[in-house]
Amino acid sequence: MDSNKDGVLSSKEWGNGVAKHKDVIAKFFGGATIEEIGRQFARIDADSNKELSWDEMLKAAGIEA
Ligand SMILES: [Ca+2]
Ligand SMILES: [Ca+2]
Repeated sequence: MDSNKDGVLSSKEWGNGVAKHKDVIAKFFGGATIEEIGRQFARIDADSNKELSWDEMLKAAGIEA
């Protein structure tokens, strides 16, 4: 999902990932439709810097880093 390999997911990378891995992402983060899953971005982005770090994703998935 991290296309530019900078260690964080931009909203664009997230969107591409959701389109490709909808089922896996829905399992970890919830949401039934692409739109709903896409909206998880704002919830996962705890510090609201418009990028998802690995830490933020683990916490949102209920796995403490
Ligand atoms: Ca990236
Ligand atoms: Ca963030």
